[in-house]
Amino acid sequence: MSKERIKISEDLYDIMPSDYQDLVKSATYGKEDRGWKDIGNSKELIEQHSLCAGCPESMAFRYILASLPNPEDTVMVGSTGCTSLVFPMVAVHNIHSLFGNQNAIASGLKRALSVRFPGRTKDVVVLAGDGATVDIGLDMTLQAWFRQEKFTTICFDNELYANTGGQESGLMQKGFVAKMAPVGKLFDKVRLPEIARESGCHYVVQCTVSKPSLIEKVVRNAVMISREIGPTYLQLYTPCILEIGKNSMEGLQEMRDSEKPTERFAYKEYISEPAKQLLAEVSAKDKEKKAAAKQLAAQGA
Ligand SMILES: Cc1ncc(C[n+]2csc(CCOP(=O)(O)OP(=O)(O)O)c2C)c(N)n1
Ligand code: SF4
Ligand SMILES: [Mg+2]
Repeated sequence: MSKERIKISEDLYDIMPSDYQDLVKSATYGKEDRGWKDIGNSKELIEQHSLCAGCPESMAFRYILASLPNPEDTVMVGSTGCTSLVFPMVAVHNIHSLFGNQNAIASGLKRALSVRFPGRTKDVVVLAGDGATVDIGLDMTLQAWFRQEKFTTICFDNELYANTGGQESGLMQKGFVAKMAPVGKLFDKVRLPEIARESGCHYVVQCTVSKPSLIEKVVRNAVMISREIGPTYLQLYTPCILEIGKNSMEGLQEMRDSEKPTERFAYKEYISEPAKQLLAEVSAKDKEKKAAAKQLAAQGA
């Protein structure tokens, strides 16, 4: 997919729905410095969603889609759960996999894309809930990391199975009582970021989605590193406001409270040595480009 392919024929322009005209006019496909600041102007990626009003998963979706470095050449792999409700409304190629199979599907897909499109960059990004990632899909998740598959795994951690009414997940906090888990969780939250690091991920971040600029940075880093070096993992706290008894306006505060340095979603990051080197090179190139653009602008003035 590229912006070129959604150009409207001039003869038909007037009869195309205004939404479609708008989509084409403000598309960010192909724009190098696209990012979260385009949200609001561009509705190419997601305009509506069917999640609960104020669900932080919807914020997370918008930030991620706006931050993909190459959305026209990205395929996202989803899994059953609240996360999957948004995919039908997303203008990025996506595949719905059987619950838990997402990292196995993504492994095959990434390999097939590199054979089908040699010499062209195709990014694969898995996006699944904590139940899909750490419980039913853990085997497939770990095996993809062991094999050093070159794609990014993003987990929307809402600490339970939200879509089926609130069952216990491995990422649920110890002692938490959910609607369908009345006894309370008996063991600690699984330390998946640490497991990801030990399993071969080159870039691992745990954070909330309270800051769009941070999500932009970590998504870009994760995709670039997985493209060039190996697997990357992002664990994003997207609280299920319905299950924790918050209203639509309270999701953001819940995330801010949970990301304080002593809390369970304090920012955590791991970068392997080769990944550090790659990020340094990317940053040096960016600086060079900016300096050249500045010089050009000064000459023109
Ligand atoms: C193979 C299979 N097993 C179980 C289910 C039932 N199921 C659907 S959604 C879901 C829970 C999803 O939880 P999570 O991955 O945490 O996503 P969330 O809804 O919390 O975003 C389950 C168990 C299913 N659809 N398919
Ligand atoms: S049930 Fe929870 S996770 Fe699912 S859409 Fe509603 S608030 Fe979001
Ligand atoms: Mg969940």
